[in-house]
Amino acid sequence: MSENIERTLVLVKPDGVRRGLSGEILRRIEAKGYTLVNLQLRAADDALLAAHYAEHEGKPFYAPLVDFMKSGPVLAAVVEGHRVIEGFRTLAGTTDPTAALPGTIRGDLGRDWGLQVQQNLVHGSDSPESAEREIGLWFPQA
Ligand code: RTP
Ligand code: MG
Repeated sequence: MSENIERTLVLVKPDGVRRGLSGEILRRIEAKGYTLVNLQLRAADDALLAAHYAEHEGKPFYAPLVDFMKSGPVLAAVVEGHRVIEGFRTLAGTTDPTAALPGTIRGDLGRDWGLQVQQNLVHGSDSPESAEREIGLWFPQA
């Protein structure tokens, strides 16, 4: 394996699965040249979400975020490639889908629905430490 290869955790959030965008989102990841190395469609429970979003506990959007993430199945993916952590966040676009640039997942496919929390289709780990921690939470057996 070549040096500096990274893995990141990508989630297609419940809005993306519900809207039938899982395939389109995975297509963009593969078209960019990254590799899918693990995939699982699952319901996230409180314990998993509390661990995953521990950094946001206490923020005003925390409770609605957890409720949103429990509103339907989540597609979890481990994605591999050089600089994939930064690369996937570039593909995803900025957190607010109204501000996200066209050409990005959130910019092309997302919008504001007037709800309490940003429903922005995807999650991507934000650092190597986050990626390792999050992959361990979502794929504990791997
Ligand atoms: P993510 O963790 O999902 O990849 O997104 P991110 O880094 O761009 O955003 P982050 O600041 O980590 O926030 C996590 C998720 O919480 C929801 N959020 N809603 N004010 C709001 O309505 C608000 N702020 C954050 C979003 O779903 C965001 O992705
Ligand atoms: Mg984040």
